Amino acid sequence: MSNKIESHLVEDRVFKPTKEFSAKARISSMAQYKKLWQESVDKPEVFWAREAKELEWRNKWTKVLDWKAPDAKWFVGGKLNVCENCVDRHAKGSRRNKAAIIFEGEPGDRQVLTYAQLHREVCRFANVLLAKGVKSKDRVLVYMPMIPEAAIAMLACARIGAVHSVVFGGFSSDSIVDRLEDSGATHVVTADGGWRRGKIVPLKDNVDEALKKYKAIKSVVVFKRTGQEISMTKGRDTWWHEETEKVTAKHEAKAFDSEHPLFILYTSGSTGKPKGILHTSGGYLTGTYVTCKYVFDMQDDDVYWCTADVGWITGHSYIVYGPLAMGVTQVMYEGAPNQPDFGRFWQMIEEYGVSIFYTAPTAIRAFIKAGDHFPKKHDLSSLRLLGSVGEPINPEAWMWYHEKIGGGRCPIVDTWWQTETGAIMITPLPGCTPLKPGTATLPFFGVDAAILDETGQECKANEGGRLVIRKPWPSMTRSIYGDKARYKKTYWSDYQGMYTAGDGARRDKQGNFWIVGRLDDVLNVSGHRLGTAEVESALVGHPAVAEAAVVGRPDDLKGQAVVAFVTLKAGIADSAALQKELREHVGKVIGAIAKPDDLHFAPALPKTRSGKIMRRLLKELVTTGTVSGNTTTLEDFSVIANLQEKIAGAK
Ligand code: 6R9
Repeated sequence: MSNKIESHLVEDRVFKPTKEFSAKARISSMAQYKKLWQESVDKPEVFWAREAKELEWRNKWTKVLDWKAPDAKWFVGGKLNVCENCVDRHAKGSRRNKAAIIFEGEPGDRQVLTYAQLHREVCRFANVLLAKGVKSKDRVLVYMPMIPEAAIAMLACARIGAVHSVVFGGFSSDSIVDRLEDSGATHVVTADGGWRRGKIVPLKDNVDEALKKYKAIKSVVVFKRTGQEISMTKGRDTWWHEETEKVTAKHEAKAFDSEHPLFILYTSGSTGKPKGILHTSGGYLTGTYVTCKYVFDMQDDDVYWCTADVGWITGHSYIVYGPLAMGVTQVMYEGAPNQPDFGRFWQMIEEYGVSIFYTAPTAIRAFIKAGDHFPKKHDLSSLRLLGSVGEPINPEAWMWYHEKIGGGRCPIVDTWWQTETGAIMITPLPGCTPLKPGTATLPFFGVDAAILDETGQECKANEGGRLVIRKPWPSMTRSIYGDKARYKKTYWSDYQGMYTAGDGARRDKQGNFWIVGRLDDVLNVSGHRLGTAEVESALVGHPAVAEAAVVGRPDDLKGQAVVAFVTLKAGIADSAALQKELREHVGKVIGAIAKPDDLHFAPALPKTRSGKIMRRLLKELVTTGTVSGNTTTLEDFSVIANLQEKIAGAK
């Protein structure tokens, strides 16, 4: 029997960039893309050296790449300061008084930081860290709300060669303890609290709780954001505003080696201990800079907005390092997309004249569920480019994003990448790539992506297999922090010398990459291996459905039966008739094999805190009736409790 993942979804709609868009874009034809891509994989040294030269290096490298799988060194012997590239370079030049960050807090407070102001704030905070005794390579845990000071803290660490480890503000004190222990951090930067849906997230209380268990912290610097009473431990905790008063806004940045560690970021691995993904300086900065330049095609007059949190890799690469290295103006927002209602983002786009907007499918599906009247109320004509990241975007969600937000005129860059890859890997280039709803299209420059079967053979068109990257790239992770063996085993052991991403994918006849789901989630129905994405996309293609998750449960006859969880759009009632209709709909779109055996209506689906559907929990739920595994990365436990009741009731 074949081990290949089958594919049944056909997508024929093609959207080409408009002439006006292409005319202004850096890459404006497929011929230009192909030529440059070929050079970038045939002669990576030439391609990457040319790009990296646009950054500021104190010492030039002697060799572009030193590669002995899985160990890569990029820009060997080169020295730079990452923070200087993101801040000083613009603050001393013509972008001095250009807005770097336009911030809006959830309660509506606003602040604009120019590049010169950002420079002063970062220098001050670097001096604070030095005064606290932070040294090069020390680990600093950053646990902050989505406010400019989060970026300032990260940049200040980079400036003095310290390694930041940002923990998303929605994580609990137990998660902080795990990350403190694994990274061996000695200092913490946090805030009293942050605003989320009108409530205070008690960040400092969570830190206090964590520090009862982890004793190696020498200092905690606390930014005052929400102003409620908190406890300050004498000799350990100090206020950001008091400490920054004691130091000057002058700091000379030193140069660090290209391979100097920049940060550790923990991935919400579905099982086992979280993995501390380590990124280094020169290659990472080059990767994030170059993707901002070509994928978002950032121009000097753009207003860019990425709605991720700095606690995720998307926030690291596409709020902090890439956009600032480009010197663009960006919008930053603290709170929830539905505060006070689902019009918040559209109101902000109108108000600030956002031209490039980057968000996630989970948010898009929430907007679809809430209704079109929210975006309709606002003038979104400043937008010229849209982006998506985090999960496969269902073709109907893509169409909604294209029409209702992009007004039918904005290209959508569906960007596939991972915490481990550091920067975007598979993506359209907005000025040239023909777009099809649901595919991340083609590999970015320098990315040698392929889909292989179990034996290491490349799969034929439309045959699903494992997504691999066959050559090193500058922004790749260098290791799992402190665990080289796990790094090798997790990413480099399936095929000799190649990186395995853990995703299933197929290429269509034009060579476009379609992510069919995580390999761990593939269903096996009567010997047919089905990715989750296609069945879910078929369900989302029905006009009543906003979101869907599909998992397998053991079945004596078929091996696995298909179980679907479906969230309906606002105002649509569930019924046995609709249940039947949705099953038939999947049968029609994909084939009888994929028809859900069970279909549950769910008010919400279990998600990670970064908004990815957690199929592992649903699978456990339909197999055993309960959930026992690690649920700490789950966003809202009541979602699972609710489904558990439903499933028990259905038996
Ligand atoms: C950037 C980020 C990585 C996993 C990845 C894949 C999924 C991300 C995607 C996508 C389809 C896209 N993923 N982008 N799947 N199309 N455009 O999300 O990093 O949190 O490490 O997650 O997310 O499954 O392997 P990370």
